Order: sequence, then structure tokens, then C-alpha cells
Amino acid sequence: GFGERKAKAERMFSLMDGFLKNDPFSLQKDILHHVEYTVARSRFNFDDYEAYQALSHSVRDRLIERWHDTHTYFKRTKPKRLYFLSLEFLMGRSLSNSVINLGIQDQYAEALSQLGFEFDVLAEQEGDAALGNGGLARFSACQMDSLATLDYPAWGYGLRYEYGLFRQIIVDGFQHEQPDYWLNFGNPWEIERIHVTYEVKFYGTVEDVDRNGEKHEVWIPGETVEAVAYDNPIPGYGTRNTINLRLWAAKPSNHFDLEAYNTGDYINSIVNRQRTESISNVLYPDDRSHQGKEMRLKQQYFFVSASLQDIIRRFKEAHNNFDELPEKVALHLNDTHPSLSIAEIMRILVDEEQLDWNKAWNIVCKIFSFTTHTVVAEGLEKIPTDLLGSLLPRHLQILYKINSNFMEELKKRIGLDYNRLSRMSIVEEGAVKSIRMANLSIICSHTVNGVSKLHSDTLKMRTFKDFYELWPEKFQYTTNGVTQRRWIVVSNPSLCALLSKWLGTEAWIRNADLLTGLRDHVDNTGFRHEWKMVKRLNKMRLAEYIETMSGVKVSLDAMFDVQVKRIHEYKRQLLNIFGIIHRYDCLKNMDKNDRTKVVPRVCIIGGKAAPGYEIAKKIIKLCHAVAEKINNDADIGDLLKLVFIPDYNVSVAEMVIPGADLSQHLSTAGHEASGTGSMKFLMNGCLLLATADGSTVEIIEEIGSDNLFLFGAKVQEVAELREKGGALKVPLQFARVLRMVRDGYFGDKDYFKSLCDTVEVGNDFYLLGSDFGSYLEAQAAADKAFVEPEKWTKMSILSAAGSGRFSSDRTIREYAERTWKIDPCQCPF
Ligand code: NBX
Repeated sequence: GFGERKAKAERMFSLMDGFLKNDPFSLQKDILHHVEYTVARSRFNFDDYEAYQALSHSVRDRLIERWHDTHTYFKRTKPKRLYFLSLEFLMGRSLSNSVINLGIQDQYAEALSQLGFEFDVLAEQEGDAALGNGGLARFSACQMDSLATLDYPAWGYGLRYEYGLFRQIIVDGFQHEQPDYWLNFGNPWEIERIHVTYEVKFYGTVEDVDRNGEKHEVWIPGETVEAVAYDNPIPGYGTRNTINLRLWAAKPSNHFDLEAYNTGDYINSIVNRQRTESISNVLYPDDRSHQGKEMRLKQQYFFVSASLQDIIRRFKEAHNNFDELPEKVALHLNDTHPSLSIAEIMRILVDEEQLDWNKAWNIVCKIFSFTTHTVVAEGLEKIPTDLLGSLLPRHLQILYKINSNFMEELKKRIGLDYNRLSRMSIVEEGAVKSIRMANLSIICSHTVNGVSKLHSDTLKMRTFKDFYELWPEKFQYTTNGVTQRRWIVVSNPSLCALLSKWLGTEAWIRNADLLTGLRDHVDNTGFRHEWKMVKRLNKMRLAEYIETMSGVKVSLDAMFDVQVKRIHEYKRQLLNIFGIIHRYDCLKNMDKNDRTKVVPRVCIIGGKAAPGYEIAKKIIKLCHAVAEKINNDADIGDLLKLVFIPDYNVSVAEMVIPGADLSQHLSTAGHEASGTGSMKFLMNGCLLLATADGSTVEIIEEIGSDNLFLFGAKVQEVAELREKGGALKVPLQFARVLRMVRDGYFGDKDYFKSLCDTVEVGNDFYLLGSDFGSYLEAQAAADKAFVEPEKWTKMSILSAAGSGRFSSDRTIREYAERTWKIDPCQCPF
């Protein structure tokens, strides 16, 4: 009985000597224990990497204690849980983040120094977990941190790709992709759950069966794969709560294909078994286009099926009636990538649990919410019905049925408006008949979220106008945010100390609104001096990195001007490069005496191009070609440098962002759904040079338009400008820069031709030409502000002071209260 189990547990706990202790002496003992017994190195001889491994294992042990307690507590109190479904998480490194959130950073630093190691040096040994592409995936990671910190009873679900996002190497200015086989040296941050497995089925046919005299359709699958859980503890800051990110890996099922073994085709059947493992092998590196690849669809269903089996099993353990599902379970679709969940849960409820279709549909419509990270309709995910029908025949039937019910209901509401009906249909007829995953997600979700105010206006007025008119109450927005734990405490320790000192508290780490308190000190010269010192320190760190990566020596007195993000035409890295060429050209034509008045700049660009995105790759090459020219021009010296930072990822961001004076966010208005990079720069006291796009509009509301450099066409103007086509006015400077590139001033004339064509008058979809004049003005304003260090520092302080609204804690609280309707559930210490 219960009493017996409890007594047994208590005896074990006393044998364990209670919880692990966190004083420096105990930490040293634990680290050495792991050196000896986990890493299996001798205590007389282990290197930094092995020390990192042992250290991580000692941290892992501490995570596991809290993670156990948290889940025991959730199980006991049975709160409504949130399941955050995402095919991508960009977690980056875990060591520093974990010890900080566990609150034992100082103890570890001391323990290590007594062992003759430095914490920061060992932390550098860790590689990034890069199971995602860009903004969407890093935003998922920030949200997990906030969910844990705010004590929400949440689980993350994702895929454990063996190859993360490719590593970018640059050869002769060209991007090359190398595989990121990140699990090579083991991963101390995951817990393999060999007994948490589910079978996932594919292919096969649908057959009619008789159930109590009624005809029912049932899926007879053709292939089975097993999903194994790998759990990744996510510690909250300042709380015992440590939630779970469960990632699925594929392995061959033990359901042997007896036929093959008996016919003697032993070797081939083993080879086939191995093939199934490949489902979770590799992350697709395209951060926008959808190519209708079978493997991608397999990944999506593999993820969805394993996660839902796990979720339903957990629900059934504690409840016996599916009517309770909406009170106990919230399922969040992070973009449309997991939206097969809708068809899968209908299949489970109707085919397996034998619920009546309408009853099941009513339940299902109460549990899903959906966030879209896309602006333009062309970016929305579509799955060809041929592909879906062969891989998941029963799901295709279910989707058709959902659609025909919806179409019937819609006809009653809007009449026989066939254009509108066909736009709103889940099924797209046409050259390739396909399923529109966004329409499916909207129809089935109780809430559709945009990621910024501007984005949600675009969704309502353009992208999903028809749906908005049908269901205005479904449409909401929750502006994105980033976690200050990662983006200040982990990545900028000197700023962290300064903030706590002048705010008189560390409470801002859990409540970023307190950062507004910095406004009280903005006129204090002592404070401003310390603020400048922190920035200088971070610039030194960045300058060293630049020198080791690219061999370019940069001056700390120069303005560090940064644009780091995925390379995309709409993000307009090309506008930045053209601006740099223009600056170079001006310097070359300038009187020597005037040069002394010029603000020296270090222009830093970084980001990956999707492997198949030719224009983006040409932008990278152009950046290198221009850098080559400028950096080797002795005449220019420190006045202008251009460096491309290769392999931009989370850990590179942690070093680049704190060292930036200025950061650029140049998307053509209406194209960036939110943008989250800008928020990280803002928190780190970096000034923004930006268009009025995505969340920048809301940043202006917080910090005031005087504290950033705004430029470019407004979202309302973009359509009109595009219509002008060849008649669009473009400044002479733009034409001149374009001419230089076309004429081969930076070499590779032929190679750059197609790139130049994309911004030629009449063809310039992203309006680089028409925004160029205003861009140069904003750049000039930035130069002007920079020569007044006190003014600049005030702007910098006011940027950070206004960044509190862009904490993912605010984002998560809004989602929890308005969308998911979940309450905090804090595990007692
Ligand atoms: O999501 C990004 C948006 O572009 C940003 O504006 C926004 O701030 C961020 C978070 O909401 N979208 C994004 O990163 N998308 C992808 O990475 C992506 C990945 C795979 C895919 C489609 C898009 N199939």
C-alpha cells in the first residue's frame, strides 16, 4: 500500500544522504566523482573537455532532482497542462544557463577554481544544440525558459535530430554547408528513456470494418517505426520547477518483418530496418519554403503521433472521460508544422476510442491554439494530397471530412460565394492538389495568434482576411519576447551586475518591467561612466573573437555596427552592403582633412543562407568581396572595416550582441512578422537602426522614436511604391553603387549579375532603391549621435530601460492567461 511505498522511499532517501548539496566542497567531490566514474578518466589526467563533461554531469544530477520533484508534484495536483508542440528548438548551450537558473553559479565558480579550472573556459567547451533554423526556433527556446520560470505546468515536445542546422564554413567567400553531427561526444543534458517508446505507423490502406452493425473505416498501416523519448530538463530561475522538453528519436521497431527473415533475405531486412531510423536524422534547413518532401512529412507525423500517444496516455492515467480533455489539456501548434495533430487526434478519438465524430470534433476544437510566424500567403505550408494519401491514407480521409463539414457550415453562413469558399477550403485544387495546413489550423483552433501587433493586423486584413471576417474573435496577437536570463544574465555578466547594482535588486531577472528603473539614473554621470565601461569590455571580447575568426584587427573606438540573422532578400542585408559600399566610396572621394570628422565603423554581418537559396548565397559572397577590398585598403585604415562572422548561431549571438553599439533590422515593412533579435540588442543597450516593421513598431512605443534610428517606407506605402514599378524614384547614389558592383569593382562581375538584377529599377520587389535615401539619412543620424558619447549613452540606457515589455515572461503570461487558460503550479521546495 501507500504507507509501505512511502516508508521504502524514505529509507532510500536517507541512504542517498538526502538531496545533493551545493556548497563548493560537495560540488568538487561530485565533479571528481564524474571524472572518475562517468567520464572514466583518471583524476591525475583530464583535459578541459573532460572537465566540462564531469561538470555537466554534476549539474545534470541537480537538474534531475528538481525535475523529478516537479513532475511528481504536477502528477499529484493534476493541473491543466500545456503541451507546446514545435518541430524546432534552438537551445544553444546549457551549462551556464543551468547553473544560473539553479542559483549555484558562484558555488560552481569557486569549486572549479579550487580544482584549478575556470568555469568560463569549461563552458566554452560545449557545442550548441541547434535543432532549429532561426527566429521561430530560438523563440521556442525562450518560451520554455519562461514557462519553467513562471511555474507553468507545461511540456515541450520536439524532434531529436541527429544532425542539427548545418555548420556554415566560408571558402573563398562562398558558403559551404557541413553536417552538424552534434551528438558525437555524448549529450549530458538529455535523459534517454528507453522504456518510453511508442509505435508510429505509416502507409497501408483504409478498410471498412463492422462495429455494432455500423460501418467504420479503420487504418491498416504498412510500416512501423518506434519513437524513443529523450528528456531535456528545463530549469526555471528562482524556483524549484524544472519542466521537460521531450524530444523523439526514431529507431527500428521490434515488430520483425517475419516474412523477410523466413525467405532468407536477412541482410536486406536489416538494411531496411536501418532506413527507418533516418526519420529523425536531419533538420530541414529551409526557414521559409516548403518543398513537399516525403521525409519532411514523415518527420511531422512521427513527431505528432508519438507526442499525442504520450499526451493521451498521461491524460487517461488521471481521467476517464474525454469530456474533461479541454479542462486538462492545451495543445499549442507552433506554426503549422505540427498541425497534422488535428487529424491524428480525431483519428485517435473516433477510430480508436470510438467516440462519435461530432462529439470528438467539439472536444478537439476546444484544445488547440495556433501561432503563425509567417506573413505572406506564399510562405504557408501546403502538402500535396498524393503524398499525404500514400503516407497517411486515413488522415487524408479525415481531413476531407473535416473540410466537407466546414464547407457545409460555411455555405450556411456566407452563401454560395464560390471564390471565397475555395479560398477558405482546406483543400487546394489546382495543378497540385494539396492540403493547406494554415486553413486547417485556423479552423480547428480556438485562438490564432500573430507574433506582433503589426503582424496580426496583416493577418486580419490580408493573409487570413476571409477567416477574420468569419471568426473575428479567434484572432489575437501576443507580441514575441526573449528571455533576459539567457540574453543578459548568461551572455552579459558585466551588464547583469551593473543592472542589479543600480536597480538595487536582482528582481529584474524575474520581472523585466523593473528595468524602467534605469530611467531614474540616466542623468547620473557615474552611472553612465560604468555603463560605457561595460560596453567597452564587451566590445573587447568581440574584437578578440573577430581577430581570431577573420584576422581583422578592429579599433574599439569605432562604432560596432551589427546585422546578424538568417540571410534573406526581405531582410535586406544587401541594403546594408550597398550602404557600406556607399560609405567607402564617399571616404575615397573625401578630402583628407575631412576624414578626421568621420565616425570610424566596424560593420559586422553574420547569418546562414538556406543551402538552396542562390540569391542569399550571392549576398554572402558579395559581403566577402566588399570586405576584401575595404579591409585591404591602407588608405581607409580604421575608418571602415567589414567583417563577416561565419557560422552565426546561439552561442555566437551571446558574444556578438553585448558588444554591439548599433544593430540593423532592415526588413521591407510588412515582411518581418515580429523579429526577436532586435529585442536582444535592445536589452543589451544597443541602439537600433530599423524600419517600422514587426515588433519595432511596439519598441518605438516603449522607448520613443528619439531613441532609435527609424527609416524607410511604412507598411501602408509599400503596395503603392511597388505599383510604380519602373517609375519608382531611386537616388543617384543607389544607381552608382549598383553600377560599381555590376562593373566588377569587387570582382566576380558575372556571378553578381543576377543579384544586381533583383534590385534593378522595375524589378526591385523589396524596395532597396526607394528606401536607400532614407537609409543613408538614418545612418548619418547614427554617426551624428555617436560623436556625442553622453547622448549616445543616454539613448543606450533608455533602450535597455524600455526593453521590459519584450521579455518572453510577458509573452508567456499573456498566452497562459488569454489563450491556454493555465495557472502556475509551483513545486514546493
Ligand atoms: O519567427 C520567424 C519570423 O520570420 C520572425 O519575424 C519572428 O520573430 C520569429 C518568431 O516568431 N520565422 C521563422 O523563423 N521561421 C522559420 O524558421 C521556419 C522554419 C521552418 C519552416 C518555415 C519557417 N518550414
